[in-house]
Amino acid sequence: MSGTNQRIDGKRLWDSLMAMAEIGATPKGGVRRLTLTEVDKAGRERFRSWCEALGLAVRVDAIGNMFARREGRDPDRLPVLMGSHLDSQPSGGKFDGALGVIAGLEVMRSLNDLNIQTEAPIELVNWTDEEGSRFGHSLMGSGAWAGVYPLDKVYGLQDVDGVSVEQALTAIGYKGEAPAKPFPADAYFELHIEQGPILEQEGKRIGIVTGAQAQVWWDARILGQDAHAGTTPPSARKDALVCAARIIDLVDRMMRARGEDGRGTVGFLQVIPNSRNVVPGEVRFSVEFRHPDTAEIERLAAQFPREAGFIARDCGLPLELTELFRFPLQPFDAGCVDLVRQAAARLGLPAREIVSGAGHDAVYVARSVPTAMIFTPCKDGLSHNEAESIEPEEAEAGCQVLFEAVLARANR
Ligand code: HGY
Ligand code: MN
Ligand code: MN
Ligand code: MN
Repeated sequence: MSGTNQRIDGKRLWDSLMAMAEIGATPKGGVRRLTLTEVDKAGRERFRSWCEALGLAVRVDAIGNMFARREGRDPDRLPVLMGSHLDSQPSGGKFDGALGVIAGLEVMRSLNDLNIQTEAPIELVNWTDEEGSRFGHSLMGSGAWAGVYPLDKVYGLQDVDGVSVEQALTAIGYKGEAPAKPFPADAYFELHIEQGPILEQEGKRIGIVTGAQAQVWWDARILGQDAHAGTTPPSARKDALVCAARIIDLVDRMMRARGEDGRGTVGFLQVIPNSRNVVPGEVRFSVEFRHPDTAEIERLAAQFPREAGFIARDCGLPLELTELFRFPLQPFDAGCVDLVRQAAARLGLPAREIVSGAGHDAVYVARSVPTAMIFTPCKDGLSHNEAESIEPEEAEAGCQVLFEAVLARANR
């Protein structure tokens, strides 16, 4: 059984986090490790070499998810999974995703150092394209693994340059042999930074994550007409950007109508032809809403297309809305959540229960496997920002809780 005398190596953990952060490092101290790019490949290769140096067997599935396996004493036991993602936002932080993967690596290293052979096997996972920034589907790898996104649909998704997921996956050599579908597993634990301000504001070291809030995402496209900025009078304009601006304002109003729990964002906007003296003939943009109450997401998912349609009709321009995905509030497994709670208590770490505002691979994995998450604070609650920052002691505390929870589950 695990005990608080068994420790992970906080310095080794931090050094590996910094070594991973070198891959795709940006001048402002963040990372750009966009999924399925050569930089993502470099991060994957570094992760693979670290795993293989520990004697872990690494396999890759058809959507590029990486599984590094450590055998247990009892080959009949189902594996305990842990992990997160190494891909980042275009201008992301060093710790979003990477903390969960590198902490899992530290758990494996510590089990080797302590000569612990667990009853159940343990697998460390790097999920493909958690961010969704390049191909528009967040939680893509875990979603394909969990059967939420059909593989052929995911393979056909394209980025703004028309490169498909399948092409990008093949180009970096990570279209793996293993099937991208759920295999039986005993549990999944994901350590992640909170990406919000609550733990820091309350002086808590650990978030006992009980679930993650509901979300709905669309792609939007408005078709107008390119025209000369100098010669085209208002009555003749079909300005797609002005129409989009009114719909973007609608998203913001719908969010604020829901108070401090409201979340409505347009983060991606492409203006075509994007030339200063051409009336924009086409605009593409993203729309997403999130809310802790699934019923509210259902209301938003009905209200937004209706009201955006009214605006488009008023502009006299066609609006194409494509719903990309929607998921309800995802509760995590009470037994696994309790292991996180017990570990934090045993370690004397001030903790509180929390529902995740961000989406995580754990959301889709939880559909097939008993799942829980562990949060650690991040400075000013800032994330999806190059200034994202945590303290080494916070990384160490989160990793120690992961170690205790995984060990307890693997030896139960
Ligand atoms: O969007 C999200 O919630 C995640 O951080 N990618
Ligand atoms: Mn993340
Ligand atoms: Mn993220
Ligand atoms: Mn996530």
